[in-house]
Amino acid sequence: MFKKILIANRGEIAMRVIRTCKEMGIKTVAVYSTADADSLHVRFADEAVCIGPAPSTESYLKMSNIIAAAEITNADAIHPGYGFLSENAKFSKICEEHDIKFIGASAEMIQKMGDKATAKSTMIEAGVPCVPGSEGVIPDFDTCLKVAKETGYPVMLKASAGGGGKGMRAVWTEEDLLPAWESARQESKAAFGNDDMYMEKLIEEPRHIEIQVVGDSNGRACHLSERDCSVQRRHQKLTEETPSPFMTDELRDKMGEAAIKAAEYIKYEGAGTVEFLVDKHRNFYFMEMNTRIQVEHPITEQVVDYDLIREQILVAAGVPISGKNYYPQLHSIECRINAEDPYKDFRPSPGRITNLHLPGGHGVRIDTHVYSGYIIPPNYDSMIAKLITTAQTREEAINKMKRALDEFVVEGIKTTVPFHRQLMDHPDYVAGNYTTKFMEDFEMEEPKDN
Ligand code: MV4
Repeated sequence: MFKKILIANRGEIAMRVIRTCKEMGIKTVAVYSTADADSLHVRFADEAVCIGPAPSTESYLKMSNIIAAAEITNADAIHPGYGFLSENAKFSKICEEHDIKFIGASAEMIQKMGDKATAKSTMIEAGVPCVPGSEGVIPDFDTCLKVAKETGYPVMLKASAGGGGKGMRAVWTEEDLLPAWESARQESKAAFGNDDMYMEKLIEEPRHIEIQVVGDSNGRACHLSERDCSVQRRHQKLTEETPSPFMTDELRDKMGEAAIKAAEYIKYEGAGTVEFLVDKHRNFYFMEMNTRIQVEHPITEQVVDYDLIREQILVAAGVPISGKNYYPQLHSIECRINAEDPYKDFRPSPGRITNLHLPGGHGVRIDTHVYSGYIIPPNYDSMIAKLITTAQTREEAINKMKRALDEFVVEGIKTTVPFHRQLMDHPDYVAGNYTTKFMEDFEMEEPKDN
């Protein structure tokens, strides 16, 4: 087993990884930028190394500094968390070259799943259901026209290097195809330096349902059921839950089997997520595979009683998985609390938290790195906490969430707490009747004067 793990991240996920390391008797090294000198992860780790100034390109993304920090502290593994270097093939490779275990996917795996057209071809080979469309990358506009005709409008043009909706265009008629083709390619070129495009039939009003998987070094994989992440705004998830209110036992078995097939076909090692689009008829289609621990992993941990970070560490150390699948025994909901003003188009609201009261009680989990007096730097992600409630039923989990949100006090900055509180009362949300389109029609009610 590893003796010392360096956590190449900040915020709540750095705290999350440190906690499990402590429970496993593994020493921890925090890295931090000068903007994070007063962060909790710095204090909670056994050692801490400053790796550069505030901009992440000069600190949390600076591979040479992180490797140097691992070498001077004698860390034998690096946990990258999510974001930053967690899905960076080059970093995974550099770790390997320095004999430091990267607790994540191999460079080859990251590359294969990072290119969406390659990922999709691989999944078709594996026998995982995919959306009908082009066979791989479309070479030119003539082919694009032809494929669109064969696929049938509406279609979705997607950037192969894409993610987060960049370089993606829904096209409803042939006359709209050329401008969409050109603008999507331009956007993709600017964002990723690559303009490879592929095409799919447009799935209208889909749900985003993902399956958590864990694979081991023997090529075996298991699944830990689903998370419904359909409530998103501009490709940012706001809240997630498990089980999905749209799920059936039959669909879970089919999607779970498909996710295992995907993971075993590529001999996936570690914790991963297979994302699917699910249409109104409960047809499901592979969308992407994430080769990292995800923000929303705690809701799965809550309903299957399983520490995903611990499992990542065990698998990275070569311990085989049990091989059985895990099914939700409870219902869990996560609300991402961001330092944003939901009344002002969710604009960032960094600054000092002058007063903080975190909710607690039965069935309430909070993963956070903030405290009263903490200054949220403007340089990073705006998420300040994950509020997770768990109960026997969905209705109870929602009621618990309302109660916990009502207890949550954050002063000095604006947060998304009021958004979540309104969401928990929204009739369509309460009915479990939501798709990825939900937020397009959502409007905040003005706060009551008090
Ligand atoms: C789609 C789709 C409809 N049809 N593909 C958005 C992010 C990117 N990774 C894939 N995305 C979509 N792909 C087909 N063929 C709709 C979306 C989509 C979406 C997916 C998941 C969660 C939120 C979304 C919001 C808008 C569009």
